[in-house]
Amino acid sequence: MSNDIYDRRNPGSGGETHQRAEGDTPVLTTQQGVPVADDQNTLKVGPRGPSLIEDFHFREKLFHFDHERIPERVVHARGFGVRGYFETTQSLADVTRADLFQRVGEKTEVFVRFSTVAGNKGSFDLARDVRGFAVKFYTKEGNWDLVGNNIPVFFIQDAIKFPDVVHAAKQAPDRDFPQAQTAHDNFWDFITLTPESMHMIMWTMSDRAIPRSFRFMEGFGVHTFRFIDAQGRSSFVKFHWKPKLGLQSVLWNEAVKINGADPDFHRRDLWDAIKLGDPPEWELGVQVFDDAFADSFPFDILDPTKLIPEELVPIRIVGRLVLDQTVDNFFAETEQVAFCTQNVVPGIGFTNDPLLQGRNFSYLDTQLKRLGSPNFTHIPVNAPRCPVMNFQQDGHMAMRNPVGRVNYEPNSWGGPRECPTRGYPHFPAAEAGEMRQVRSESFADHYSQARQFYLSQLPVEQKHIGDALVFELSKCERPDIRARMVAHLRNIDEGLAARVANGLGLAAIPEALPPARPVVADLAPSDPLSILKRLPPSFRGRKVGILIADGSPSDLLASLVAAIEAEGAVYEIIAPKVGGAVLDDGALQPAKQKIDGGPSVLYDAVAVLLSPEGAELLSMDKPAKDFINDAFAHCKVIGHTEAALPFFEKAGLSLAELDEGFVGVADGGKAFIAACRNGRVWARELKTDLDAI
Ligand code: HDD
Repeated sequence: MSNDIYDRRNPGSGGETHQRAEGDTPVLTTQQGVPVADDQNTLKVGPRGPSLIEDFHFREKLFHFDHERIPERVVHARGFGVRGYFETTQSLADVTRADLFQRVGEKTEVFVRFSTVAGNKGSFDLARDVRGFAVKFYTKEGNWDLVGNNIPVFFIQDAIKFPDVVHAAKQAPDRDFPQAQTAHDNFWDFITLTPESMHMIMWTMSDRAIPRSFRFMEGFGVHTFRFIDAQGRSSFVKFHWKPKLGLQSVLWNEAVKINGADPDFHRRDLWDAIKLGDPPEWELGVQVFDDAFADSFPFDILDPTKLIPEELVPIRIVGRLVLDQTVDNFFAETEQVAFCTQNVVPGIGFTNDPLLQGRNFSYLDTQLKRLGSPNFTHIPVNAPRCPVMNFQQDGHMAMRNPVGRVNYEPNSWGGPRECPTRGYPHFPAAEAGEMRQVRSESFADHYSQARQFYLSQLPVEQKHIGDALVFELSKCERPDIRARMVAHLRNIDEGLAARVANGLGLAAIPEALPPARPVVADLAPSDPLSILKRLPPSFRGRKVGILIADGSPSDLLASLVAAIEAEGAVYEIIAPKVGGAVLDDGALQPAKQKIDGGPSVLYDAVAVLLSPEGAELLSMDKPAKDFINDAFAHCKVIGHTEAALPFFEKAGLSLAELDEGFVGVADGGKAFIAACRNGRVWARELKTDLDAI
């Protein structure tokens, strides 16, 4: 073990000579620093016991182990955190005094935690779910947390319903299942009784809820926030993260199989990308608007179930986020990081969005429960990087203990004082009204934007939304819940309602539910709401699975690998044995995966580089046949040698029907990479999926 690793994990070790065994090996000690002589056997009377409680090393070791777990997050339990920086690329001094946005080129350290929402900590990455996208900016004027999701709207309008939506989505209290999925009665019961969720449901049933990885998702602050400039003037703002690699999702059938093949698919992807030196980047965009726009907008800007289309308020790109470092210790950083919507810096403020107001209360409360002390801000991942000076003191695990006599203010001894000019300025919004438990009428249109979202999708994306609804509702045991959802869908799109009713085998299409408020006339479709309409013409950051066997052509493999790398993509070799295959030049090519450990669902595209003998061998291998059949059914580009064709046929693919997604690699992979740039071969889905017929 290197001194570096030892010292970092155990800062108390000063490397004193009596704590060193021979050479470089440090001596194992107790938490009290006492050297340990035997870490294999407890202290016993005689070789067969009994064990003695006098064994303080054993007692302390077990005691510490018994207390290793802290409560997992009540939502967003499964997460993955990484570090990086935010760089301002355009000054926002015209609209906000927020220090981090003043100077072009300035870099601010960040910590980002991605997550799923409903699953427990040990669930799988590719659940159909919303993804959390929480960013902590360590600015010079304190920490700013932008605690967002990969979907720009939310299920509910008022935070008082949050415990209900979360209870309904998570496992039922009597049986503790189903986990990490919404395909069950409780969720759809709540949703169908909560029409305000319809817009969000369109998003969660779309491919946005099964992203290819964290690197290919957008992020949104969701609520309307405030910017406050140096003169105290306020404007409204919505925050957007745009992935530089573009958006990409997987298919539902693929997601189901990925969860079995690699439950850690998303976290591994991000870890690998950073370790391979290809850190993911996002642009930060802001939609800034004023009261005049808010008044003219047909929806309420305080309603978190509504978005503002980019066509109405263009997105201004003001910075970039680069995530280039993995954590040193998962627990210390990813588990202990504590976000809070109320962590804002001068220049950024709140609005009266009732969901945001509720969140501002909830996050601090939950951190106390999870981390056990108000001193969680002393934990390095939560500690601001700027000076912290106040008279708060003591409490469990206090690590930052001021010295000196004074612990109150005002005082005659000196110390920090408030500063009206530099301190956080709350925007002096004029508020008036009767105290009531009400929902504003302006929040009452629940269908127009849901319809706009659906109509903005390409036909194949619309099909996926329909398929997802049929899948989820088919898992509901109560037919009335299934029918109630179809009754809502009729207010969104009649075609979708009919498709879902048919998929569910409903005898008749139910009456549409009466909307709370007449639906706004059809809104114009908005291209940015679709994933596929804005596919980047690049295969960068993607991964190819190359299937080989003994006798595979070494020259083609070398040129294909070169073409993949030139595109900025990566690859993995898959072979019948992980030890590798002997290529036609006699060299042993090691593999990353054995075929059944590296199914094609783990790759964006595949290349089957087989010799005639290899093709014959794999024709007898079920995992190899699944590999190619899944790649075909999931509409992936398939590169291949001529010799691989008999294998395709034996796997069940008809050679007469091979489409433009099958690309020979005799040219060294150029045509293959060109095809990969176009994404999936969606036309194929219509041939391979009964639901499309
Ligand atoms: Fe929340 C965690 C995002 C509504 C209460 N939320 C949490 C996380 C994210 C979000 C990304 C995980 C943070 C992390 O990685 O540690 N939450 C959202 C978004 C919402 C939203 C985008 C709607 C726009 N949340 C919301 C409401 C409430 C909460 C309405 C309560 C009134 N959220 C919490 C929480 C959590 C949380 C219980 C659980 C763990 C934590 O805070 O730290 O306080």
